[in-house]
Amino acid sequence: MSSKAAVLQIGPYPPWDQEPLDAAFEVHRYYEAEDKQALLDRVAPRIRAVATRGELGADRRLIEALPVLEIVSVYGVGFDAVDLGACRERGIRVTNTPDVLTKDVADLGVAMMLAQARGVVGAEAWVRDGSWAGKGLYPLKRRVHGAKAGILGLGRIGYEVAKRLAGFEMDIAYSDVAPKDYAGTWTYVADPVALARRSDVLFVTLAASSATRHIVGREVIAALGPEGMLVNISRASNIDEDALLDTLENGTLGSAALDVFEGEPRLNPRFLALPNVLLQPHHASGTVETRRAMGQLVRDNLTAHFAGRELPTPVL
Ligand code: 8YV
Repeated sequence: MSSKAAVLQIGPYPPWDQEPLDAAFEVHRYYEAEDKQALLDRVAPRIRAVATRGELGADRRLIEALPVLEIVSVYGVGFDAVDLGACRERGIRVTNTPDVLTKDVADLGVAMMLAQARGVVGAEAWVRDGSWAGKGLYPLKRRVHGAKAGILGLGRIGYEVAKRLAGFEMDIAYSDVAPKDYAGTWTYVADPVALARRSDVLFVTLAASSATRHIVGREVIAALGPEGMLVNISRASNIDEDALLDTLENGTLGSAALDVFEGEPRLNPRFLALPNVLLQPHHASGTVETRRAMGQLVRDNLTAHFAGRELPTPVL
């Protein structure tokens, strides 16, 4: 048997992360196993670490199936899919990959807003399918610069989004549990409904937890209104997806730009029929540079743990 620590890998990583992980640890690929229970029956008694992805996490059932588990290392900043209660009970450490992805996530959020407001995707199709030559000018869209932006959650990502929006001379307000001293001249609006009411574009940049589940519900969406746009680069659970679909369908919400979905990657087919939504495949952190840094942090946390050193980016 290998002297390397045994790691259960829950989802795939790019080759540049996979190779060093395989070299340093005895890696068992859970996501590749056709019979997951058979894999667990064989390796669970010696699995000391779980390496997972933000959206996959590690649930209580998995954690309880691993009797000598010491650490869960998440490739992602969001750790909402890890059962922290189950980890706490057993003193299992949890790590994530904050900071390295913040600016990429903000960049994509702003790109989504611009693309949706100016109809970039439809305009490209207009050129490619001959509509420009055949039908004439593309329908006019709405201005972004100078519009009112609401940031729901002024954490690391929300702050970077707001900084970028300031470059578009947008009027910026935010909600959070308390005003932030780094918010400068941006307006604090405690109530998300009031924030939505004053916003043309509402960005959801909250770390997801049971406390934020469906924080964007029917009331917030109604306050954003038929001219409003909702941009979600956080987690689907922050939004009541049924309410979102209903209001996009009946026009009481203007539009949405979404990088995350309930049950992703198999999203609700109602989304696919909507003309007023921009759909992205949960790739806000998906640049080579950031994903390399995330993979390095996953390994650095595991290596530090097994060497008895302080964890670089602990959650628990
Ligand atoms: C990743 C994410 O797409 O950081 C997060 O929480 O959701 C994203 O960065 C995901 O974790 C990669 O699996």
